[in-house]
Amino acid sequence: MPFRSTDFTHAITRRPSASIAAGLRAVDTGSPDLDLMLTHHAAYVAALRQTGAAVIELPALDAFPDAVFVEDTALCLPDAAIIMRPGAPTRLGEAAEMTPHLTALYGTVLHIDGPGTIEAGDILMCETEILVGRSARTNAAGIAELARLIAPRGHSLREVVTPPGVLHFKTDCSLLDAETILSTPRLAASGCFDGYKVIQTADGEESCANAIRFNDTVLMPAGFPATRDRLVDAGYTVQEIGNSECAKLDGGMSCLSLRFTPAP
Ligand code: CIR
Repeated sequence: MPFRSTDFTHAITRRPSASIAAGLRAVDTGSPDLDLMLTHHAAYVAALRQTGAAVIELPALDAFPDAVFVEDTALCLPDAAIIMRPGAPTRLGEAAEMTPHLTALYGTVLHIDGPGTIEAGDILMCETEILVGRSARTNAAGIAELARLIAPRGHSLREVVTPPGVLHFKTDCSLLDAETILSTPRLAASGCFDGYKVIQTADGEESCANAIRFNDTVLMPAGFPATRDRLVDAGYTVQEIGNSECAKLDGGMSCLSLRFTPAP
């Protein structure tokens, strides 16, 4: 099947755990409500399934409060999965927890062994290149190790910069289709998307830049009407998902799943 960066047959999610209250956050805006997060999470999984994809729901992991944010544990390429090495010490063990699930689906599973660190929230997989944002979690050594692993496989990696104070590169952007990115104005201003069409988030709605195009649907956090209208006007099918509780932990739509088409 030819590669299309927004088409996926599979996703992996993990149920939020009661330990979510101990999840990492840059600013404390209150404890997440587990019941409401579970309701939002169920809606998210249902929206993924509605596109026809198989969604593997993993059980909650009490030992890792941030484990619901499965995206950071692995990069799923068309030809291999690469297990990440998270920069947050409390999240290191989450990558090992993900390994057997990807090994069961992929013929090739590679690992970032370190000492560098890299979290897949900093990686935007585009149609013809992979953008990796250097951040407080993803350092030069982690990016260099990823580059070494993927170079022989023919992927092109471009290092970019996650804006200071922003958790992950994809906190501020999403791929909408092969040519189009949803971005905050501050990230777009860096020039890293020159050559792409960019739809900017509306003023005051920067927190919805983390969306996902999953098959024919764009999943975006609920409560950002001006940006939603921009996406609808541009022709995208948009589904809004409640994200108030994950947002308290700096999480959004991309963080909650690994999206991929496994290669034998
Ligand atoms: C963390 O700080 O690691 C989590 N509380 C949020 C992770 C969000 N993941 C993502 O943006 N890919």
